[in-house]
Parts: sequence; C-alpha cells; structure tokens
Amino acid sequence: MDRTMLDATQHQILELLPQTHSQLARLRAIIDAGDYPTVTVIGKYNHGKSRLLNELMGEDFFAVADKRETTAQTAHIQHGIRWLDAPGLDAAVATRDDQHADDAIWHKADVRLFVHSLREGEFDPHEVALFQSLSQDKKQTGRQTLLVLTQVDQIPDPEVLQGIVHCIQEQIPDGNGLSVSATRHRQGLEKSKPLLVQRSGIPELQQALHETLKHVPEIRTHEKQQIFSSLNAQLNALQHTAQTILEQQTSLQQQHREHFDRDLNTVLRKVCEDLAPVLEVGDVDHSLEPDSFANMYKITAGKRDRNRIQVAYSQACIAINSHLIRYGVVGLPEAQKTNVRSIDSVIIAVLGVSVKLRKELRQMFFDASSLNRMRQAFAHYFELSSDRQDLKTYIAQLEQQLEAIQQAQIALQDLEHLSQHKEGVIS
Ligand SMILES: Nc1nc2c(ncn2[C@@H]2O[C@H](COP(=O)(O)OP(=O)(O)O)[C@@H](O)[C@H]2O)c(=O)[nH]1
Ligand SMILES: [Mg+2]
Repeated sequence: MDRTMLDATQHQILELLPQTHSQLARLRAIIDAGDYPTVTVIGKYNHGKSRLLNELMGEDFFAVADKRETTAQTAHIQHGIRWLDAPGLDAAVATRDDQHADDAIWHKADVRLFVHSLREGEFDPHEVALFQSLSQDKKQTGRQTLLVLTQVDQIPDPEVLQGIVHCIQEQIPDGNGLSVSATRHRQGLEKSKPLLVQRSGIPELQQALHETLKHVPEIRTHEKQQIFSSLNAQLNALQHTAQTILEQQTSLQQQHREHFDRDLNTVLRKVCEDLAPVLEVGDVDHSLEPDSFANMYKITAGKRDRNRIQVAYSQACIAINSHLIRYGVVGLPEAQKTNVRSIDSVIIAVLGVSVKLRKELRQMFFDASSLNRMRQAFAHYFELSSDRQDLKTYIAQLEQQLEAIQQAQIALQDLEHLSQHKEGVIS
C-alpha cells in the first residue's frame, strides 16, 4: 500500500466528511504503525511520564526535567514497541501542546499509560474527566488504558499513601492503579538490589503492560473494521442525502419550466383573443392610410386605427412581460445588456422595437411556427434568468458532490481491501 493512495483517500473523505478527522487519523496511524504496538503516556506535566517511559524501556531516551520539558511527540522503538512520549496536559498552557497530546492519545496509541503522581494527592477534575473519556473509548474500541500512580517514594507515610490511593479509587472506581517509583527502580538496578527493584512496582507494571500488548493485533483489527464500516455508513448516508436533494431540485427545475411554459401559453392565448378583433379589417385597412401635411393636426381614421393597434399591442406586451416578471425574468442576461436602458428588456429582445402593423401582428401571433419561435425565445431567456442559473449551478454542484462521494466510496473499498491483505505494509 503506498502513501500517495492513503493520502488521497484520506483527503477525499475528509473533504466530504470533515467530522471524520479523528477516525481517519486513527486509521492512518494503525496502517502506518506496521507491526509495532504504540505505547504512550498521558497526564499532567511533571508527573513523571518521560521518566516512567525511560524506566520501562531501560534506556534514558526521553528528556526528564522539573519543568515543562516535553513539548512535542517523540517516538523511540525499543523491544519491538514504539514508545511515544507526549507533552503533559495543562489547561493553562498553549493548546498546541495539548493537540500533540491529544493526537498521541486518541490517534497514535494502542495502549495508554495514564500517569498521575501520588505527590499531587488525588485527581483533579480535568484528570477525572479525561480518564472517564478513556474508559468510554475502551468500551467502544477495546483500546486499553493502564493507570500508573508514580512517585510513590515521595509518600513515605503508609497511612497517607493509603489515604490518597483510597481517594483515587473513589474518584475512578474502574481505575485499578499500579503504584510505582522510577527512583526506587533505578536505585535498585544501580545498586543491584532486586528487592528494591521489585518494590518499585515497575516489574509489575511491565508484566501488566506485556499482557495488554498481547491483545493489540486483535484490537487493531477490530478498530479498523469499526472505522471502515463507520466511514462507509457515513458516506452512504451522505450519498443518500445528496441523491434525495438532487432529485428534489431536478424535479423542481423541471416543474418550474413546465409551469412557465403552461402559463406563457395561457397568456399568449389571451393575447391572441384580445388581438383578434383589432386585427380584423373590413373593406379598407384605415391604418394603412398615410398621413399628409394637411391633416397633421387632425384626427383621421388612419391615425385612430393605428392608435388602436398600438394600444392593443402594448397591452399584449404588458401581459407577456407580467408573466416574465412573475417567473423572475426581470432583465437581459449581463452579456446582452446595452447602454440603452430603455430597450434592455427581454420583451424587446424577442419582439423588436419597431411599431407594428396589422400584417406583422398577424404574422407574429397567428402563425403557428412564428408563435413557436416566440415561445422558445422567451423560454431561452427564462433559462438565463438568475434564479434559473443559480438552480442549474446548484444542481451541477450536487452532481459533482455525488461523483466525489462515489469516488471516495471506491477509494475506501480499495483501501479496506488492501489493508486486509497487506497488514501494515507501507512502501
Ligand atoms: N522521587 C521521584 N521523582 C520522580 C519520579 N518520577 C519522576 N520523577 C521526577 O519528576 C520530575 C518530572 O519528571 P518527568 O518524567 O520529566 O515528568 P513529565 O513532565 O510528566 O514527563 C523529574 O524531576 C523526575 O526526576 C519518581 O518515581 N520518584
Ligand atoms: Mg515529559
């Protein structure tokens, strides 16, 4: 399995389902980790996390200090285990450290050591909440957390120690903490005192850790299955939603157009009805009688007739324009606009600016093929209106999203297939 494919799949899914960030990061960590189980530490800073890891590894690899020393993740492979040191949690300090810590705990770790120094007494509310969410996670994923109570050597009075341990047990009944001392362990080793080593609690912790690590492969397999099926389910749900919206919008688009056509026909039928009597002529078509200089200021039969035609035509235009406006066809598309505002209208673009004669109106409204051309021209501008264009764009986006979902589903299937057959192999 190559990284490019992993990256691409991760990216594809993340684009569609940003909320799966953590699941994807965990999946990635499992695939990247290969055969090594990852053990990490969590807890507040200065509680002895780094030193505990050193003691467990038998090597002073991680920096230990009385101040905030660990600020990023550091990994070290030892005895076939990836040990991961992470910053301590402290609400008062910049959140970037906490992000490292979160990533270590939630994405990288197979086993977490929850470290709490007995010197600090009982848990604070933040620690209690964190431990509870880890217990919750164990129920869901199977991943284990071991509670380690460090610096036990700092509480010499057995009664005081008993009191603290008792208090912690009350705070987190499912904790089962192991008390350890890194100092005693180190002294025991250096002075060859097996009893001191034994009393340090470290061997017992190592034993418990060893037992827990045995389950890592099966837990990982289970986690992977869970993540794959959850991602699949979420992609399917998204696909279903997008598909439903697409169908709704497409049918809306179609219906709207049908209504536009239907109502335009009604309007045109009415227009023809109103125009018909005006276009009828008796023996003489008065409108064709030319004006002369002599009757410039007189009302003639010709003028009256032409006026009647123009009024009827204007009413037809108003009726058609009302229909257009009702359907959002309020102007010409940007590209077609001119400097002459007064003629920047769809009605003029379709019907022209000239004064109409009877013959022309008859041709326009009573000839089937020219009426059809008119219908098509209005429908053309209807499709170019901004609402229609927005709807069209939206539908195109939905189609693109569906395409992306489909590709992500295929990529996820491929990844699942590969990760089953080539467990942890990264080229
Ligand atoms: N006495 C005693 N000191 C310890 C023990 N573990 C850690 N320390 C000291 O506690 C301080 C913080 O340890 P460190 O591992 O850096 O803590 P971290 O911030 O949680 O990683 C250091 O001075 C350590 O030497 C322990 O078991 N006993
Ligand atoms: Mg540290």
